[in-house]
Amino acid sequence: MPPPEKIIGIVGKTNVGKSTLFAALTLIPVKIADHPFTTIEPNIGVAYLRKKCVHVELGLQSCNPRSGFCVRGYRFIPVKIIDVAGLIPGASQGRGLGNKFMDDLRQADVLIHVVDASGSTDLEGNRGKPGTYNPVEEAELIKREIDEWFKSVVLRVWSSKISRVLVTAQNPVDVIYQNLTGLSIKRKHVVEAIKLSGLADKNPRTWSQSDIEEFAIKLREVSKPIIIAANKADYPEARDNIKKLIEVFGVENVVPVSGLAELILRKASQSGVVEYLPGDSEFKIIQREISREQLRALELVEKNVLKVYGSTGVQELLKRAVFDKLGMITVYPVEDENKYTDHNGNILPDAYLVEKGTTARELAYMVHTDLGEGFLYAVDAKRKRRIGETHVLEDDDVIKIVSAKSK
Ligand SMILES: Nc1nc2c(ncn2[C@@H]2O[C@H](COP(=O)(O)OP(=O)(O)O)[C@@H](O)[C@H]2O)c(=O)[nH]1
Ligand SMILES: [Mg+2]
Repeated sequence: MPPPEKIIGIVGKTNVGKSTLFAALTLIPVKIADHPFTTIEPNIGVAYLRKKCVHVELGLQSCNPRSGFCVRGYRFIPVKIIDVAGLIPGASQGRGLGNKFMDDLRQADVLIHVVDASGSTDLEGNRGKPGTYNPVEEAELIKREIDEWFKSVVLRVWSSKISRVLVTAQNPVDVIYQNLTGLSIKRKHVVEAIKLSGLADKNPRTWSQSDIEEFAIKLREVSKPIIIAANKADYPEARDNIKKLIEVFGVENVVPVSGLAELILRKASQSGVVEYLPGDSEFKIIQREISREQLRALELVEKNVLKVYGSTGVQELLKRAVFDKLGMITVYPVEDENKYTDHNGNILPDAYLVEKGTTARELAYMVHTDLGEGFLYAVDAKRKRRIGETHVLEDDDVIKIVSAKSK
């Protein structure tokens, strides 16, 4: 089984630009034959995370990705993304789209919280002039809403189930974990949340309501970390707001973004008007015939976004979500450690996103159960050395598994 896929959820109130960002992320900007559809369901799709491909470091000319693609030495690795139904204040109490929202949200491993940094929409999503509304307030409110939802789920399950089972339980952590799997959390998240809420020395049987609530909040933080997309950064009014967002939430948690600019660039790239790769700091107009409106739109993207922020921010957002918040690394399993190929001669066919701390044997299981079961040793193909089953993999490792059972 390939590595368990991580899911990024796009959340935020109405009209902040979630669907535009989703459209931009799932639009393949380069023409590639076998990627006709990237939208699995209307609100579920595949985005591509850009990372320097290891083929460059290995001195190879190119590679043959089985999923995703590689352009100009950049590997674009697929990640699943959900455009979560719009969140409105009060949703955790079941107001509006509450339940559909919760259902989508549950599946996510990390959240991109889209905020209207231009301040042109109120909390209900009604539009006004840029600079009218306060994005910091919006960001705080939505975060609170998500925390409230987590709290209400945990409290509900606790009183209906967990508290009863805990009375006779050998291992409280397992009980808590098993009864909260609906939130799509891992056991380690429960352990971490208990530690972070300072409850490690207190038997869960004796937790007070506020202990449980504190635990729920920490559980949300570790199991569904949030990165803020300070969107509509193309409006000049957004600049001050972005500074404020950074002051309040920390520079590591806020990314200036223009989903609209990215959509414009990807569409123009797809139709052959410009040369642009997601994550680039510039684009080049390559088509001579171009309408005045299109030229104007592109000029605005350049002046108000690329020149100010260095990119549209969309790739930065994915990177922060996957590498920083989820702590993933990339590893490339191969069958031939000298040619870096699979048995068909495909160079570096797979780029797996795996959690930091993944061992050689765990990787073997991800490639194929047989490889895991019959694991003998692995070869670090870059350093040409043998590694054992407990060897912890590093980012951009290229690994061959040697197994007694062939797959
Ligand atoms: N200026 C600007 N407008 C945007 C941007 N992203 C979205 N919009 C506009 O904001 C409105 C709401 O966008 P939409 O994606 O439907 O928001 P959602 O309700 O959060 O899904 C639309 O008119 C978009 O064109 C952006 O980055 N910059
Ligand atoms: Mg939408």
